[in-house]
Amino acid sequence: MHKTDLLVVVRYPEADMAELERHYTLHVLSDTTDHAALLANVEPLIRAVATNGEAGAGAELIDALPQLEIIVSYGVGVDAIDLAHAAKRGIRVTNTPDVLTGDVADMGMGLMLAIARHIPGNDRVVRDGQWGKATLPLATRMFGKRLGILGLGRVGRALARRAAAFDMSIAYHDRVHFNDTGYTYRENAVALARDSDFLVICAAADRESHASVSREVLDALGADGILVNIARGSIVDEPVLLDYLTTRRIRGAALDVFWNEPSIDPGFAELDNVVLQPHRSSATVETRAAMGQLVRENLRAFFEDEPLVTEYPTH
Ligand code: 8YV
Repeated sequence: MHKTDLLVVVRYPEADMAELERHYTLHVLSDTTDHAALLANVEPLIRAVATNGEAGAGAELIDALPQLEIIVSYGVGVDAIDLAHAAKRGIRVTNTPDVLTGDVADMGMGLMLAIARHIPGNDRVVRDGQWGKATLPLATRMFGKRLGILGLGRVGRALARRAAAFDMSIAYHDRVHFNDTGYTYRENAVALARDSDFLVICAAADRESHASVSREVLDALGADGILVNIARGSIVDEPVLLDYLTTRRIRGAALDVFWNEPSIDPGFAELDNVVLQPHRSSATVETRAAMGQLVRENLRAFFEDEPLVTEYPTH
């Protein structure tokens, strides 16, 4: 039986690759360094590209595939997909919202606790045999503190629900002022940061949000404030953040996302007031299985001319 050709930008977990292989002839871009040769070879055959949140699909990839009709992403963030370019060509885009919301919010809570209560640092004290020898600084309380949520989408709301169980007061800033929440609205990120002990970034990344967590926002967060980022590195002015952490103009940061992943600024590893994660917020067995399944369902729907499960509006 003839199998449809599919371009996979970055390898998925083995189980997902095996499932895809049952239905498609896979051409995996990340398996070769000679992308141009692979693309030139498969270009007449490729109507669908399967990618992920980090790799996305840029203008160059889109241009290399004249038959392309759909970009299916394994991830909710579509910032690495050139949406305008896709729209110009009438290329459809799907992502994997909802299925990862709970895990990303859990990571937000975990990072808030980890940084406030020095969990990774204390772990190191025990491992290094320093328990009883080193004088350990006291941590910061989390329950009852003021949480500021930047971006009250699915993840922001899931974080707010969890934080309510920690007796935190909850405020948010978003482009939309929602009337369906009991949370306090702040008109911009500076005003939100000023009223926050923990500022957690849950927003979508786009041109408007780029580096919007700026010097002014960090000044407003202040020397006792903690920044957590479970969204995208691009939302933070990273050189300024590094400077503010180094000079202790904010208390600390817990970051799952960075500029230039995975080759992040080595300055972060020098600091003792950070908790660093390699972009793992959605990386649980359960969620990744659901993301893989959604990718396959969207592909199947596309090739069988059915409505897509999670179409992302490109215009
Ligand atoms: C994933 C993500 O790490 O959903 C997103 O936007 O960034 C993450 O869930 C990624 O898409 C998997 O590669």
